[in-house]
Amino acid sequence: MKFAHMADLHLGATSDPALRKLEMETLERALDRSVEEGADFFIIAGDIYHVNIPDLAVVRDSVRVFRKFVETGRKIYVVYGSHDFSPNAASIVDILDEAGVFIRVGKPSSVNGMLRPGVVKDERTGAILTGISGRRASLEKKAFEGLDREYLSSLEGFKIFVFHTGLDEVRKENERYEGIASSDLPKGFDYYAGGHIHRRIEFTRGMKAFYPGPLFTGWGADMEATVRGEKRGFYIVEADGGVKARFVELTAFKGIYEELDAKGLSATVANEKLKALAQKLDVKDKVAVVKVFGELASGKTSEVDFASFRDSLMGKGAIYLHLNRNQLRAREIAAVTVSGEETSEIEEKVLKELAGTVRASTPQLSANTVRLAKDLLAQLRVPKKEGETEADYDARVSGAAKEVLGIKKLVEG
Ligand SMILES: [Mn+2]
Repeated sequence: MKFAHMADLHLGATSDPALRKLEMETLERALDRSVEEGADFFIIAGDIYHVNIPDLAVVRDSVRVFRKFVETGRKIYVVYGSHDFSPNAASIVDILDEAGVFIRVGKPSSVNGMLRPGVVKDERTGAILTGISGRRASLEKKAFEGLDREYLSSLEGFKIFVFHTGLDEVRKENERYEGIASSDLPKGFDYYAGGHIHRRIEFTRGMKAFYPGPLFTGWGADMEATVRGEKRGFYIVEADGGVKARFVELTAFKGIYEELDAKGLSATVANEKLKALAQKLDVKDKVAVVKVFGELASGKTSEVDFASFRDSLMGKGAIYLHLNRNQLRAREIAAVTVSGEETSEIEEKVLKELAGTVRASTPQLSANTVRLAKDLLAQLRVPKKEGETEADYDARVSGAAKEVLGIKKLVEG
């Protein structure tokens, strides 16, 4: 028996047409390759799509690729990832499960107050599959606590556990996720097909728990790692007495990585440096990742002409430019002059100007700076209600602010 294991596809994460095309081609290559390698079935350990209801063009194109595989008589087994899951809406994964494109394993049921994840037997090979889906903010940790382990250990055959949760033991210093210990995984499975951590991990202490990492790219950080040489692909796992997993490389694009330290430069000099950089770089048919950081000595971050930089790289045949300028700052927050018809328009313009001057510590914050600031402002200007005590008012405003920032659970435990 042979099977393929991938995770963290994040289909539709990019809206760039060239990258979307490349993303779909990579997916197709992966599925074709797994058939060539003799895989009997395919596992996707969550984060199949980047959002729970993705762009329908992405769904259409990917379903065409998935169906081609399924029509060979092979199955695709999945769990939700944290990105596929929605607490209050159906996910596209549910629809594709209903349509027979995917088979979602580990659908939860409760027996005597314990969680029994649904078990599926692969008809082609007799392999037994079950697992636990990922959820937002790693709420699936609770599922591991209430898991009916006795039931799972009573299952017989070649057993695979599919999950979308990080292991605490493999966390690197800069990685932040709510993980579980490997001892939290149910015992006695032949293979643990992991997802969620965006790099390749082979955990072999007393078990085989593997993470293939993203096939294509979910975040800018993935793209940066790829162009800096990290190999992307998936596992072909062979069960022949023992269990052997082999990583199949399928790196989707060539790339280059460059940095520009703008510390102490004026915006004008920074522009000259960018111009020179654009002239120097060989970007033809490559994805370029360029990080510009540091504190400008003078001028605003908005005076750095990234648009021309992008144009010249694209003009030289680059597939795509990913600009990382989260850590580019201006020395002073200069007075910003903007005009507009309405208060909200003026606010938005001011916030946009200032967005480049703040350093955000997480991708969620840096991607949505303006929206978060606007929402926060809207909450903070809510006046005290008639008869409301100071304490109640405080609690209401700080509660609303935590909600906006998405840190309610984090702060209140
Ligand atoms: Mn992911």
